[in-house]
Amino acid sequence: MSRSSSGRAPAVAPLPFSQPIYVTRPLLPSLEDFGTRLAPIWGAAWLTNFGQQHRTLEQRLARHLDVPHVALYANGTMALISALRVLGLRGSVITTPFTFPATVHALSMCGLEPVFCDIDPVTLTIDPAQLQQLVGPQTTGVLGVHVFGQPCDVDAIGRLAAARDLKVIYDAAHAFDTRIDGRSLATSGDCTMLSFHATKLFNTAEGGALTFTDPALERELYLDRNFGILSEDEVVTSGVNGKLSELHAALGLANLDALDDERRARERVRERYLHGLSDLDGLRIVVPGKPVTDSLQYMPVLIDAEAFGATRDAVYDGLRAMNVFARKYFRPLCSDYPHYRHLPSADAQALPVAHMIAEQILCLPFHGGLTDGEVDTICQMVCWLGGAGAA
Ligand code: T4K
Repeated sequence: MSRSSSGRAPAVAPLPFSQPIYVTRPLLPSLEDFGTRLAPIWGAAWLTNFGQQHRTLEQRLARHLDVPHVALYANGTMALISALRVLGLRGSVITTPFTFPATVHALSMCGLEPVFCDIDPVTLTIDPAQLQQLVGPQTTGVLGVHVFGQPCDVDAIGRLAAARDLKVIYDAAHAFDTRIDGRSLATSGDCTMLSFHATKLFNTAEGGALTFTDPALERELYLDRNFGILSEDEVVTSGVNGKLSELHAALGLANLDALDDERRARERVRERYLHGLSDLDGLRIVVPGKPVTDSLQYMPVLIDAEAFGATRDAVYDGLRAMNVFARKYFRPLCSDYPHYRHLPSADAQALPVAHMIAEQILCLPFHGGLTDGEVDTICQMVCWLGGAGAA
């Protein structure tokens, strides 16, 4: 049994849940509320192509996130690709191996070579010291990921970018409405990408956005996600279909109204987990501390097998057997994917921290619909597995 100074480890195995408990559940408005919001779309018979709901959501998000410009997209991956294209990146871009495949695939889709940089063991984001050493003649940019809502060292990256003339893009798929000392993280770098996928705190089912401060980007990003069409008579550049539909935008507007309640519910769940897991040997909870506001998107923990008494995989398997579907976000590392592992920067010896974290990480179920009793039982299961997994 894993030791806990408060002695919370259960004496007997907790009973499995009768229904699956997933890593997350989407925030959804009531069907009635959503129906009301669909009425004007039906009335206008205007379903997509920068309609009224789209415009309203962009304006409301700009206010909510405290950023001058928001461009909505069909999903976060498309937004990232668009940012890379419009900012004119060439050659190689330095990024993290500890991320969802979309981050690195966006680079390869744009013909850019990913250069993997190791991560900081505390924030799990790109390590600024190694980053500096990786900048070479082919490097044109940095693609940082605020993984689990932990901000990259934006000040150090900004200084390096200014000194070496690099573009900086942040993947903030996990960092909706994150602030450092009250300053919106979404104003960092040249562009910041947000994901509004169903699994995110704020969702439009599928969707995403870019936030940026340079007004000149507005026109270019519009063209890039609208086939390069400027008017009926002018197609001025190449581009794709990256638009968010009116139905998705309406869901976003409904969810924006429900966000404060969901945040409060998640804060309760977070507190409950902190109470249940905080002093277990070999288990570290990854949560940003002051002055960073918590993005409340994930409940990641790191399991040191030796100190905890069970491997991360044993805890994952044990939870599954009890109907709890935690996730190993992000294992395998992107640098180990078959199409990237030939790259010189993918050498495991240069990425020791990322490899260690990939073997320890586990994201526990986290959403506002979890009851206190469910969270307490999950914590007891984890404590139990600390002993059972080793047996
Ligand atoms: N960058 C980063 C750092 C990201 O994490 C992501 C996406 C992106 C970029 C790309 O952004 P988008 O292009 O997606 O906007 C999920 C999401 O699909 C993905 O968006 C997200 N990251 C990633 C971390 O998680 P999977 O493969 O784990 O999804 P899935 O289908 O296994 O769902 C996880 C759990 O969520 C399910 O077990 C149950 C629950 N769920 C899921 C869906 C789709 C629901 O309850 N309802 C649902 O509708 O990737």
